[in-house]
Amino acid sequence: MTDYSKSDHLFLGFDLSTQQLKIIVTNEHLDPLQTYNVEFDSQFKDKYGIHKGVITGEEGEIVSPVAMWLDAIDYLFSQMKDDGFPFEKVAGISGSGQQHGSVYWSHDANNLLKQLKPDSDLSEQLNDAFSWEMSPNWQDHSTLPEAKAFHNAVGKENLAKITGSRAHLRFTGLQIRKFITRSHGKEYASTSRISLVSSFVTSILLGEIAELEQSDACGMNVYDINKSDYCNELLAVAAGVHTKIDGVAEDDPKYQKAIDDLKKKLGPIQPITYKSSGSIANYFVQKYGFSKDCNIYSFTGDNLATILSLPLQPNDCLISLGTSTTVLLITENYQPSSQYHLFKHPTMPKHYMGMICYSNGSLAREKARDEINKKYHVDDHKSWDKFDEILDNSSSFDGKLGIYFPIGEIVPQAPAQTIRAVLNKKSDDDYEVVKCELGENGFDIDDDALAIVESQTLSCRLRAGPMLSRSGYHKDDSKVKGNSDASSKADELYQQVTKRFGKLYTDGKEQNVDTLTARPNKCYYAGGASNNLSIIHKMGQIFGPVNGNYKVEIPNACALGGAYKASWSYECEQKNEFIGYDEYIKKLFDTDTELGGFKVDDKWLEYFDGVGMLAKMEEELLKTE
Ligand code: ADP
Ligand code: XUL
Repeated sequence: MTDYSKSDHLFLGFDLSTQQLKIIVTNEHLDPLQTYNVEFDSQFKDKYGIHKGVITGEEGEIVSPVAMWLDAIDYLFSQMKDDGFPFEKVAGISGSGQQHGSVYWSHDANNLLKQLKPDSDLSEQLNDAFSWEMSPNWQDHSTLPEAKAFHNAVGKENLAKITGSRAHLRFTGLQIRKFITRSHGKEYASTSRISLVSSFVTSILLGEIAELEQSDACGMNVYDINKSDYCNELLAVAAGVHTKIDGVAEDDPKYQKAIDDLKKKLGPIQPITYKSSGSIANYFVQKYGFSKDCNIYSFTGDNLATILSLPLQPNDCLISLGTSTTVLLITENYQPSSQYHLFKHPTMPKHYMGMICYSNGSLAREKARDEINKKYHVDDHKSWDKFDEILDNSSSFDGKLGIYFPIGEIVPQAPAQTIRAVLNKKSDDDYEVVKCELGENGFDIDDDALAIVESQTLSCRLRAGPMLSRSGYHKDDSKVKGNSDASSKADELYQQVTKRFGKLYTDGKEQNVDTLTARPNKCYYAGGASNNLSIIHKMGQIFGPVNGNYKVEIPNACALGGAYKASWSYECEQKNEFIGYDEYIKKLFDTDTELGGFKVDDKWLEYFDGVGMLAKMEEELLKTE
């Protein structure tokens, strides 16, 4: 039985993900005290006909039943009640939902929400609250025509510039366009409001439809990040009335009406705030024993909540090495690209979260490991020992890199392929990248171990650079500075790499002195492969963060981030002032002891040739679509 007696205030962090609902309990000291979770398949499979939390339809459609989420909320709160959980101590709740999913409310929704009675369940009472009983899941890929419409309307790179991302099949604006123009025109007419999954949970807890939260709204492809407002032209695409795409003239009354209608249904977008969205609905007070003063703070997207679980400061990177590799970083620098995502930061005004998602991560490394193990007849095929030994014995960059995409890659967008290359140093000023097969030019199977880790890391470095640039870090970085002035050293490095390789382009954009010489502040490594110290040490050498590398275990990251957002908001409200989130969270961690800080030989400078080489390989060797 958890001892809650030493905690005056408790905070709940929700994580409504694809396969489960999780609630983590923390206190005012940010201690995680207890976790509750319900797996949808284990409790609701028969009632909702789901598999792994979703229903898979035809032509790439993947949806989740909204009522199942309501059942999950009642189910977990009932479990907590049976457990003797002191609901009355909960001072604040926040959390996260899977990004991009949308919920369609009926015209009766607000009334039904306001009238909830404790004697029956949410799903029963809200049966008529939805104009569509499903929510498109982020895995849905049924919106190819809509993606084309968005890109044809404003251009891929320009869409990324406006909204922080190019069109992605899962993004809400595309799903809405499909809903309106292709799949659910009738239901759209009976829709009063549209929520994101995050604002849907906020709405349930508040007992009224909540506004969209600003950072999660960046995952819709209709929100203009620079203007902090909807982009009318993109709303026209979503609403199916775009002049070029749908042939509706701007002076046709239908045009503005459709935009206004959709804007009304989406509702205003709440700017980043610590202020509570309201107190918890009576239903939860009466049914479970929450205090009527329990505050509901806006929920956000799951990736955005993840960064709230760590003491991340501007220019810190969180590298998640799961099946795929995801890099999350915090920056003040809005440098959008069609190859990655930028969202507004959920708690730090004027800051953004960059997100780079690679599909080829662990599985590609496993493939290289398997070949090496085969060569050396290693009995345990899954052992990383030989792979690690090669990494540990490597010292400096040996001019061998590879593009290891056993499956199609997102960044850079490319079909499955493997390319190996070696560096031919013709003179100090002229380097040539030579493509080769395994066994040629001294490129052996063993070399794949080092080359795959180096190449994957250099790809992150090339793409994180623009987001970290203009941050000034290289200017006060002693390692770059040496004895001379830092910016002239940066210029010198830039001159050298461009002399050797020519101008460098990543995803069609020219790299400049700032983008190439920006360094992360700290790097945090999480996920399955972060347990491999040889891999993360090598990555740390290449990334060269100026303030250290840390290995972290954050199994409940998004739920924890939600709970921390709630306690931060509560403290700001109590003090009636905006406390910087990074300051708030930093003082509660001793980064050197609680997080697994590790030291590496910094090889950031040495890997400049690697940066040049990989950029050339991507430009010249890789056939992108
Ligand atoms: P996900 O959250 O995507 O399911 P995990 O975070 O559990 O994935 O990571 C799983 C991956 O971690 C596996 O594909 C595996 O290759 C990798 N992994 C786990 N342990 C190690 C290790 N010691 N060395 C290298 N990779 C590892
Ligand atoms: C992010 C994305 C996924 C979901 C998972 O863009 O689609 O990470 O948020 O829940």
